[in-house]
Amino acid sequence: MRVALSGSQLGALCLLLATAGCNCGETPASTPDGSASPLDSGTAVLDGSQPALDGSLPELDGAVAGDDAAVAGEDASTGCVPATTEACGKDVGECVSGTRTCQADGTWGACAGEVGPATETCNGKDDDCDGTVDEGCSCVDGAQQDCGSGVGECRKGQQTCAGGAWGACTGEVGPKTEACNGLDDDCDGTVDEGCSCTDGATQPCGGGVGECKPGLQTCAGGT
Ligand SMILES: [Ca+2]
Ligand SMILES: [Ca+2]
Ligand SMILES: [Ca+2]
Repeated sequence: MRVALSGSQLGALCLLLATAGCNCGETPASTPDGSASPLDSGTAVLDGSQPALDGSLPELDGAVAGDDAAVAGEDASTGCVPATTEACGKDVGECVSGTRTCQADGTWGACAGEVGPATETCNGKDDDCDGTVDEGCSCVDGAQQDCGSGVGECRKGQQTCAGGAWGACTGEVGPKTEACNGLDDDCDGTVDEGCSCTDGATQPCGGGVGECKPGLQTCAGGT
């Protein structure tokens, strides 16, 4: 549908087109041979385009508004809307998240109420909030455990964890050289290995034949 434009309307149209970057001031309404003028060929403009043109200004406004929104969005990545708040920090391990408030200059203030990460210590807690408890520790400080052997003559002791490592074994009775004494001195589970008798033990020896009289022999050094 062709739309007849009055002079003022055409002027307004040109103003709009100029706004859109067009130069329609030299464009004739129609060519001498009656062919479609550039304006006619721009049917998107004149034919059925009136609503589009009418709407073009709001659309432009909308585009500008969109740009504003985009700018606002960009601001969100580098700044913030004053007086807004959001959570900050993290709730992992011993860490507790806090709240930060956007300042008047569009930058985030400090994270208030946050409990941040600390140096990991061997305490059974995830101090540095990396999701792993006591990484690098062999034990929890203050913990105690038995140590040493309880076999034979050996007796267990106790050791205490300090700095994430087990301390010396205290109160322990360790293994000794095996003696032929009826005891498992070296705590290997075998009594008097290598001995043929128990030191101090006696047994009869010799015969009672003729002038001979039986005697006693005593074990010494396992023989
Ligand atoms: Ca810890
Ligand atoms: Ca032994
Ligand atoms: Ca022994």
